[in-house]
Amino acid sequence: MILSKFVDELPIPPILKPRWKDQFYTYYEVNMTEFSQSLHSQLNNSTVWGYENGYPGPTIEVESGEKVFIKWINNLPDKHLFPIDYTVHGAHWDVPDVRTVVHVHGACVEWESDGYPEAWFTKGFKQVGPYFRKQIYRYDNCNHACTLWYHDHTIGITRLNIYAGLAGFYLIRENRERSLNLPSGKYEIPLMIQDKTFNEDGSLYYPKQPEKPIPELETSIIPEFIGDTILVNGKVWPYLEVEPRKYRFRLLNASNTRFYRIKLDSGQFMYQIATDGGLLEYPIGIREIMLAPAERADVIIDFTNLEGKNIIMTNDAPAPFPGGDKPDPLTVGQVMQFRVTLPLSSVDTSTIPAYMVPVPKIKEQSVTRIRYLTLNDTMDQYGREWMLLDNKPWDAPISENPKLGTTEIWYLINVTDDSHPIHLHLIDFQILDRRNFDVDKFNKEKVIEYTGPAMPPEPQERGWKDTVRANPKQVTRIIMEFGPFTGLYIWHCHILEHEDYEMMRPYIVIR
Ligand SMILES: [Cu+2]
Repeated sequence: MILSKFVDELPIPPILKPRWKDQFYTYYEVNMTEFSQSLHSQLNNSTVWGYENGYPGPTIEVESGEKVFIKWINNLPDKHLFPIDYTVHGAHWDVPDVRTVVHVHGACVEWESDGYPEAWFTKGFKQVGPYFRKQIYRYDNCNHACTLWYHDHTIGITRLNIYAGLAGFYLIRENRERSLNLPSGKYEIPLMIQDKTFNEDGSLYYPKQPEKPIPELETSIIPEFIGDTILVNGKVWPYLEVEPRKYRFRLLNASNTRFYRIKLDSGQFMYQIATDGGLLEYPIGIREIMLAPAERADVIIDFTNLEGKNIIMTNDAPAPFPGGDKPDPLTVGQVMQFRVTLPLSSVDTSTIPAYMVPVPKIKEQSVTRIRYLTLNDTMDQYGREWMLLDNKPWDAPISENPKLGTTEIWYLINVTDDSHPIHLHLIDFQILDRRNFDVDKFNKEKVIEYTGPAMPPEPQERGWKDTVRANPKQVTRIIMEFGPFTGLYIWHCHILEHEDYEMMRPYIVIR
């Protein structure tokens, strides 16, 4: 069944209202529930999970530096929407099927409120994971203005919980950004891009087995999930009516595995103004933008003088990336449509500024520690692909223990055939470079022999990042200062099927 494109309007998630707000702090409560929602007008309603009865969840908007407390409440049923593989770490028979914990992706936050995967909790906090510390999370929002997102992070079932709908936007605002006069208000729209597959009855489909099934297991984790349908803000191939003026879109790839290479079929430029961690030094005009799972990019699209035009946002990234099939241009090669049909309601006085904010380069001379970390590919006892970080599974002793306030360079040495979006919690980093190397020689002798020059990050990546594409057969170098908190955090691949199956490691910031 192929659903018609551009028949449903793009939904825009509501802004969450706090339960309490005064000059000292803000308090929210967010309920997780199961409900049915229309994801396309030709489909029966789908049963989904969401925050505050919405998929995506409501957008949380805070000021930089605002003290925010959030009570995340699990009100989900006892039965999971999708089949669980009980062989996966942390998801064995000894724990309840339905567990949740919320991570604000990109947040500068104390570790007890970061949503550690083993800090999960069930309905009414009846059962909690070994690292559960508190019911009410505290966010200091020590980030500059940026597009963050909150999503589930439960050990062993993150892929299923996010696929069920547990994701939403978390925006940090700041006067420094307001003074730039970017398109705002109804001209600033978040776009959460995901892929899914539906059953005939409208329910969401998630495979029980990989393409080559594992006969010993009733349910097995799959190496990647590639959906045949694209959704934006929880709607299949939506359209958005726009005025002939500038808009700011906050693009987020919230897919399990799929990468997107976004273009406009009008061939026009998009002006990227921000990366994962906030504003760039100056806007860059680009015709295409790559987004791996969890990456964000804020872009300004100018519809001025395009009255009456329909513009399609397209995607031509192979899936899996980069070695997989090119997307079918009639289905997953399309994302959404803009219709320039609304009258201009007032003169567009917003601007694309020539300069935005300083993004000072972290100095390599300040580095006190270099870590060489492989991304590797092995096989488990069932013959399944097993992706690891530094050749270690999740529960091996902690080996990355940066000191508070120090700067490190991490060499991400990818010997696999996939591009892995590597995400570090707590901090933003900068990408130094990527460089091809001799994988066979590295596997045999454990020495890095470069086979090409160091390539600087793409212009679209020259800002603060929390997720980086580590490409196959390349060394990707990132640099970061660890702080302002100490404690237990994690780093992992953001392909959800990888992170659930061991491509995730704890790290600790020590004093
Ligand atoms: Cu991966």
